[in-house]
Amino acid sequence: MEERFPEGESGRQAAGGLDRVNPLAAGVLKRNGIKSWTKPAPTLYPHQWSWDSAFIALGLAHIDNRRAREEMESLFAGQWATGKVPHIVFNPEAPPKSYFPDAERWNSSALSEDAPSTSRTSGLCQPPVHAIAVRRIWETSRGKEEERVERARGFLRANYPRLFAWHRYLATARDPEGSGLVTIYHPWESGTDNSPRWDPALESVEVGQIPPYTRYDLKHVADPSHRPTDAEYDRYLWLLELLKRERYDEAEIYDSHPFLMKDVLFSAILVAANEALVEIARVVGAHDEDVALIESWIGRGRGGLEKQWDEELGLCLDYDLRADQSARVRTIAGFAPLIAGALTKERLGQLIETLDSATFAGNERLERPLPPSTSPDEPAFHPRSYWRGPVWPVANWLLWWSLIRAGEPARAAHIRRETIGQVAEGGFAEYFEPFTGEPLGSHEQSWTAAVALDMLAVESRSA
Ligand code: 2M8
Repeated sequence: MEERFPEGESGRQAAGGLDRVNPLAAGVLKRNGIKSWTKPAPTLYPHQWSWDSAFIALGLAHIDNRRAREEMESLFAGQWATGKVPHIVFNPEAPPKSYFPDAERWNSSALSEDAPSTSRTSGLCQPPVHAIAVRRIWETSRGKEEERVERARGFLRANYPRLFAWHRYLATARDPEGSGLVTIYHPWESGTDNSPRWDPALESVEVGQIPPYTRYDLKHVADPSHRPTDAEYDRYLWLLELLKRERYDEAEIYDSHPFLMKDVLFSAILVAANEALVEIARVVGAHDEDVALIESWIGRGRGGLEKQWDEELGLCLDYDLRADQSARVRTIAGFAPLIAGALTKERLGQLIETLDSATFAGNERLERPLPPSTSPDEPAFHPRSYWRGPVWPVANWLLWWSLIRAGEPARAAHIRRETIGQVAEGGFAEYFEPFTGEPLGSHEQSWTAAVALDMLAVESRSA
């Protein structure tokens, strides 16, 4: 019988010794797999999520290249005519009343001509990890038998135009100012949903009449304090109603929407993904003008992040376009420049200093020296509540991978060792209580398994 960790149960379920992590992680991805794609978690998230799928493909690339390719293909089948890759592609076979807001509430295909006609999707997007995953699929195929290399090359050829359209959408519709920073319309787009990064902007949103709704997410976790609060959900649902009123039209949203944030983490991931896209463009022999354009996005992105650097905090800050001010909150997103790469020695040193300080991974109350999603020094910090404090393996992956690219293999290896140690002890939880290491949220989270697979497979010197 396959070993597994029942979702929704609290307490520790050890994954066993380090050598057991790989097969157990593969087992999570297998059980969460549906046809050609993978649910982020068995019951809490029954649809296909955008950046989850990219991380999942990254992990799958090491154990089942075909599934990794299919994961990306099925997500891209939901791409909008604008190039937007939606944050959720709905699973028509998900049990009724299993996730809210559902396809009916988004109603995107009825409201927007840009939405795909063949699949039902949400109207938002999420950080663009996809090109990084596609490059991993290529990397894990290179040097193998000719047939496999050719298949991977064909996959790159078929997906390059989709990735290019996606990044162009982000560089244009989501950055009409040409700032290099991506504007998000909703905390869900950031992927760090209830992070205090969004508190000030959300507080100034006046909530109107929301059609009645029931939260099904609370059925699937051991304790509601792991999830965003009802007050936060009201704001999320109200913003959704406003986006629907504008029929998901970018220009109209830009005109009227009360929540317009320049998200530094999203923007930094786009920079890193653009670097991957340049490599993909070269493999498929794309036009030089394409490559030059992508390179200009990279330069602009790094420039935009540099402007948001806060010398005193040693972190990069999001920017509220409506309030015309930066959000001075210490969260994991502040390490964005590390993810974007090409840092000066000085900036890299400052970021590592902040990372190792008591504000983050050096806090002496931590069970393991891994950065909490929000600094324990923040008044809004909460050790059990989702993105307000818990440690997220997927965020650790971003830092690990970025530190390797920054030429800091020893620092990266440290994060890798602790992350693998945490899942070996606590299982493939969605997130962990930082002071006790208690697994929280879903206990069979696909992207946790996927990043463990990638960390185990990739040498710290060469990610
Ligand atoms: C969480 O977000 C969804 C909404 O998109 C939710 O809370 O219902 C976030 O952690 C997000 O980053 C992630 O992609 C999603 C699925 O794992 O769950």
